[in-house]
Amino acid sequence: MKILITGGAGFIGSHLAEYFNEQNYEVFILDNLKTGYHSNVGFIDNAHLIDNDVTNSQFVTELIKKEQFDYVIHLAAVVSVVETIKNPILSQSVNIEATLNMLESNRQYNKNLKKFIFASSAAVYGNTEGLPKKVNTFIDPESPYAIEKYAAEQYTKLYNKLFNMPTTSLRFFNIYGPRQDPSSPYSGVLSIMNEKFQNDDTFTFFGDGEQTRDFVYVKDLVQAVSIVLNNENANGKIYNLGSGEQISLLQIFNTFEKLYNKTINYKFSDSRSGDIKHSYAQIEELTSLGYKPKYSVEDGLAAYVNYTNHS
Ligand code: NAD
Ligand code: UD2
Repeated sequence: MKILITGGAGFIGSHLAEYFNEQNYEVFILDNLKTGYHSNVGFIDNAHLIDNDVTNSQFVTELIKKEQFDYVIHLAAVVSVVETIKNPILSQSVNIEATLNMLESNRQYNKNLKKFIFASSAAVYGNTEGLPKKVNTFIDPESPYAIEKYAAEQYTKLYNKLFNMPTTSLRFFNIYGPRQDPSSPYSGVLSIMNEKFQNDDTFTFFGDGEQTRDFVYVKDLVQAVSIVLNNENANGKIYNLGSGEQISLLQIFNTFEKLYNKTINYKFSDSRSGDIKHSYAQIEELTSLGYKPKYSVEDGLAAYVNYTNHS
C-alpha cells in the first residue's frame, strides 16, 4: 500500500510516517523542509523523501498520476498563525490552493485512492462561546490561518459530496510530543515549557496560567488517523481530534515539576491579544469509530520528558 504524507518531515508527519513505515506501508513524504527536518525521518530513504513544494501544482499532479497512492495524508501548511497574518496571500496558496490541487489531481488521475485525510485545526472555532467545541456549531475564524483551514476542510468535504471521493478532515486540537519544535515564541506551549525545564530557564505565562486547552499526545493522534484511514464511514465527515480533557497551563507546569523533580522560575505577563481562555473538544463522533485516547496528560508528558532526556 502506498501512502503519501505531505509535510511528513514535520513534527506530526514524522510520527505518522514512522507508524505507517512500521506497518509496512510504502511511505512517501513530500516536504519542502521549511519547518520540517530530514533528521526527523531518517528511516525514509532519499527516493521516498521528495523535497518539493505542495504549491508546485504541476509537479504534484505528475507525482499523483505516476504513483497512484492508496492513501494521502495532507499536512503540509503554513502552520504559524502570525505568518498567515503577515502574508495571507502566500499562506492561502499553500493552505487552500495546494489542498484544492491535491484533491483535484486525485479526482482526475488517481482511481486507486482509498482515503484522503486533511489536517484542519481547532483554530476554526476562534473565540466562540460554549464548551466543549462541537463540529456542527458556530465557527468564528480569527486569523487567515483559521479561514484557510476552514476553506480547505470544506473543499475536502465537498469532494466527497460532489465526486464521492473518500475524504475526511480532522480538526487537531493542541498536539504535543517529541520533535515538536520549540524554537519560535509561537511554538506549541508544551514544547516551550519543556525546553525551559531542560535548560533551567524562566517560563512566562501569558495571562494567569488558568487558561485551559485540550492537549493530545501525538501517539493518540496517530491512533485516530489510523482508525479514520481504515473506516469508510468516516468519508465526507469532519471530526474533532482532541482528548476530550480540559487542562490548565498551571496544572501542566505542576506535572513537569513532578516529572523533572525540580522547579524553574516563572513569571506572568499580559495575555496574548485574541488568546482563547478555554478550549476542549467534544470527541464522541471519533470515539464512536473506536478511538480511545490512551495517554492522560501525566502519561503523555512522562513519555515526552523521557524521550527528551534520552535523545
Ligand atoms: P510542522 O511545522 O512540524 O509540520 C509542517 C510540515 O509541512 C513541515 O515539515 C514543513 O516543512 C512542511 N511544509 C510547509 N509548507 C510546505 C510547502 N509549501 N510544501 C511542502 N511542505 C511544506 O507542524 P505540525 O505541528 O506537524 O503540523 C502539521 C499539520 O497539522 C499542519 O497542517 C498544521 O496546521 C496542523 N495542526 C497542527 C496542530 C498542532 O498542535 N501541532 C494543531 C492544529 C493543526
Ligand atoms: C493554537 C495553535 C495555533 C492556532 C491557535 C488558534 C498550536 C501549537 N497552536 O494556539 O496554531 O491554531 O490554536 O486558536 O496548536 N502560552 C504561554 N506561554 C508561552 C506560550 C504560550 O502562556 O510561552 C499560552 C498561550 O498564550 C495560550 C496557551 O499557552 O494561552 C497555548 O498556546 P499555544 O500557542 O500552544 O496554543 P494555542 O491554543 O493558543
